[in-house]
Amino acid sequence: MELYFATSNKNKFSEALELFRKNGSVQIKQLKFKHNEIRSDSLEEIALEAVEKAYRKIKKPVFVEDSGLFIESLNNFPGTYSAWVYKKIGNRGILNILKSRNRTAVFRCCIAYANGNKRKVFFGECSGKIALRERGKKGFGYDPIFIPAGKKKTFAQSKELKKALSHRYKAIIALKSYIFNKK
Ligand code: ITT
Repeated sequence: MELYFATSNKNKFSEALELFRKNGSVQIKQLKFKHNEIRSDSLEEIALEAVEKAYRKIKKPVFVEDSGLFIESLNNFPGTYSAWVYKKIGNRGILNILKSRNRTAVFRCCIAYANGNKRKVFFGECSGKIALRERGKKGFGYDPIFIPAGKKKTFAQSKELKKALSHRYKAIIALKSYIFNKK
């Protein structure tokens, strides 16, 4: 089975690919997909709208993923605006805004899948905190400033940590389980 991941983000794609590669019967392909995302505070709403467009385009099994970093003391900023905020102010900007505020944060991910008339959503999240400074060179985006709960390293310092705990891996595991178990 060919399953398309519609995304413009090569890092998201390679993380998904790595998880699916372990099972030979599903081939993951990237649909390079740039579109005008709707504005919403809901990852699910954004993902469902995007997968509709992607499915209309290729008419093959496809999923999209909307994700973001939600910082509690900033009223969940940058949340669904994470990609835009990262481009504008980056990790330094987030650290400057946070200053001495509480650093509790959560990474969230919503995958929307479409095939024929079927639509399904899958979620994943990872709680943690924002580091005092950027640490590590692996991963992408906010990985250098995110420390998963109970750990000392940021996601950018440990690929293993990210793989085991990230919001994306949890949502992809849920998607995989649906794909492999559906009749
Ligand atoms: P597509 O919409 O084309 O898939 P995108 O990068 O624009 O790509 P989003 O709109 O879902 O994706 O934005 C999510 C942003 O949140 C992303 O660009 C990163 O800045 C950040 N982000 C999401 N997951 C992350 C992760 O695992 N590690 C670090 N930052 C992450």
